[in-house]
Amino acid sequence: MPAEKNDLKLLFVNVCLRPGGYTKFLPVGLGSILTYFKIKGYDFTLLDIDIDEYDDEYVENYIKNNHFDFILTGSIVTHYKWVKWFVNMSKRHQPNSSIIVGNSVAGSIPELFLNNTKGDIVVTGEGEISAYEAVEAIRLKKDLKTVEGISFRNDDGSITTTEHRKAAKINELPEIDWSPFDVERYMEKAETMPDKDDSPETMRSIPVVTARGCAFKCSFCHYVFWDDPYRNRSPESIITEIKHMIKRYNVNYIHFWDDLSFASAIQAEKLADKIIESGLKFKWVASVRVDLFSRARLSDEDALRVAKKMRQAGCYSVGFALESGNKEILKMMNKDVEVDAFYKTVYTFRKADIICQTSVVFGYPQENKETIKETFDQCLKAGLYPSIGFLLPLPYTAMYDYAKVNGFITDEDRYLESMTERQDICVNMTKMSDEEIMDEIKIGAGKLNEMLELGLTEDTYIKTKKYQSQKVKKTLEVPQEQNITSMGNKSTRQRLDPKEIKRIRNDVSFNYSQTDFKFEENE
Ligand code: B12
Ligand code: SF4
Repeated sequence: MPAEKNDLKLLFVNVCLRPGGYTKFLPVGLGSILTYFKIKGYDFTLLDIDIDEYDDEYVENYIKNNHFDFILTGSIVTHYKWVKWFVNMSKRHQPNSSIIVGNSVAGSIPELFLNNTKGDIVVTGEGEISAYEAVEAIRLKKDLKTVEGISFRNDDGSITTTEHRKAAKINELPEIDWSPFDVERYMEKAETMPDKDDSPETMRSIPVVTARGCAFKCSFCHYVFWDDPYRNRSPESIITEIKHMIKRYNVNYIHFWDDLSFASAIQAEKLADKIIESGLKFKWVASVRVDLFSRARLSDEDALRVAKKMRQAGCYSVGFALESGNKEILKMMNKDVEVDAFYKTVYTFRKADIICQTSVVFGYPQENKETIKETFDQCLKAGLYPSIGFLLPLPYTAMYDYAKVNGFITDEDRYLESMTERQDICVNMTKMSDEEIMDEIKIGAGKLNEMLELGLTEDTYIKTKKYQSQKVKKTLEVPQEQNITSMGNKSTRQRLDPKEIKRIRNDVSFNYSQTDFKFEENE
């Protein structure tokens, strides 16, 4: 007789990515998995290491003194070393429990993870259904080979990876039930950058996902939904969730925790229209790209109209990455944007009174003094202090392969254990020394610091402790080109042909009209 669902003891573990961090973020991915299990009738225990900042000794004692049939956890791949320790430690104390690990820490390196840890099952990609089906397969004593989207170790030690699971229908996934988490404490420590006239103390924010994945494939980037089509939620379902969040938690800020909230301005306008129509009052922040307006080929007036409408709907800040001011590096990044689009986008959003946030990546193999200067020149021109980071080769990215092929990563397990964050130079693939890179950065960041009167010191140029860009100290001149948002000569600009975009899997369900690439075809 198979065990009943409620006879089984499940433990979900929320890891702490940044011990001592001044902000805490509700884990949307884990929250979504928990919700799915709850809806399917499972009870569980949540060990939230993040909000309580339990140390390793506490965690080990907890595992030692409690019994679980399943232990499920996951994190970003940069937390590999800790997750490896946790999995091996758990197996030592509870050899009979099944340990299931998801998110990029295991899903972007399934074989390596299983070979180097005592974990039992890796959930690759989107986790809700695969994790649930894996637990169900064990409960019902079914063959794990029947579960899509996992890798697992067989009795003989060999590893089986099953078929990739078809991407879930994003509007059908349940709204996250945050009740297992101490939401109030998370809200106290949430992102502290409010809108210009608000103070951090009045912020009550919660994350909401509006899209999964991204429509692009940059060579340094990896997200869990890499092998899935880019999917947007319908404005209706987003607004319904926000309505619930306002009612339940009295929130006034929403963070759209997306890789890419809007692939085009048309999509942004659609959501803004619906928010305005709903009459809901909340502030929000979204992730876009520097080509948000240019990809839609909007005129100056239309771009500004959309930006102003976003502001009217509550958008107070947008993030879009310049990454580099050098064309060759942008090309190797596979970024598919023009440098000029950056200034134009900053100009448009600033005119609409929206705070711009950007980030840059130094350390592509071509990087030199000149290219670093080119990047800072763009920031100086736009009067925008970027989040400064270095190329951090992540598994399942083109730059990870580059690092391996060129001998920068020889022992993957060791490299993964040594990884920190993009604010540190983990691997230097340039011809410059670390010191030379840092010296150039100090020059560019120093100029920006002075121009924007930020009061940073050389020690805080990179780890600024808080985002600096809201202090707009520079009035921008109207971009010289006639059309502020075009990417250049319309007739020569490469068209985006949906058929030409290479998608690895699940192409069939990819709906371009959803991402509003349709405008490309209409022109
Ligand atoms: C919020 C966020 C953070 C928060 C973390 C919050 C948290 N607790 O997750 C903070 C600010 C701390 C953060 C930091 C970093 N982040 Co971040 N972050 C995000 C962001 C914007 C949203 C995450 C999210 O909620 N996603 C939505 C949910 C639905 O997706 P998900 O978390 O991947 O969950 C799914 C699967 O992974 C899986 N899953 C997740 N958990 C579990 C658990 C189990 C048991 C199972 C079975 C499955 C499973 O199922 C989920 C549902 O399908 C993403 C972009 C994005 N949209 O994903 C980037 C992202 C995750 N971050 C990224 C990066 C690079 C970083 C940093 C390394 C950047 C840096 N500074 O160097 C740091 C790492 C910090 C560290 N010390 O390790 C990358 C991930 C790269 C990678 N290969 O892992 C992303 C994808 C952004 C990008 N496109 O580059 N980040
Ligand atoms: S546009 Fe952003 S999220 Fe999309 S692949 Fe590039 S870096 Fe990643």
